[in-house]
Amino acid sequence: MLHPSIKILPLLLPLLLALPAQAKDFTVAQKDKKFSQAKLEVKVGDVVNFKNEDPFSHNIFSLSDIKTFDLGSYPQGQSKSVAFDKPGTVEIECSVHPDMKLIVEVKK
Ligand SMILES: [Cu+2]
Repeated sequence: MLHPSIKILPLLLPLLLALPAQAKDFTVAQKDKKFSQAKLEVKVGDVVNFKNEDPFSHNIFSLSDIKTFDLGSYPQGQSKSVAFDKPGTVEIECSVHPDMKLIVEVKK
């Protein structure tokens, strides 16, 4: 006789398939006092890793309404991540290097 939980599986399958696609991970490096790209498009729920590849510290932050954060200062080789949970445009900067700019477009 089949285990009782196996009988439930066909009922659960349509529910599992209806779940939204899993969140993706992106990496944006900081190198030569620049973000590795000027613009990035992600979807709600996606995570962006900010990786410092410069031999000095950066302090990545955003004052944007839909995602306000401050990752603090961290050195070469370290990475910190931010999850984008609302749709909209997020402007990201570095408090150490005012010329550093990154736009993240968060799509629904
Ligand atoms: Cu910087």
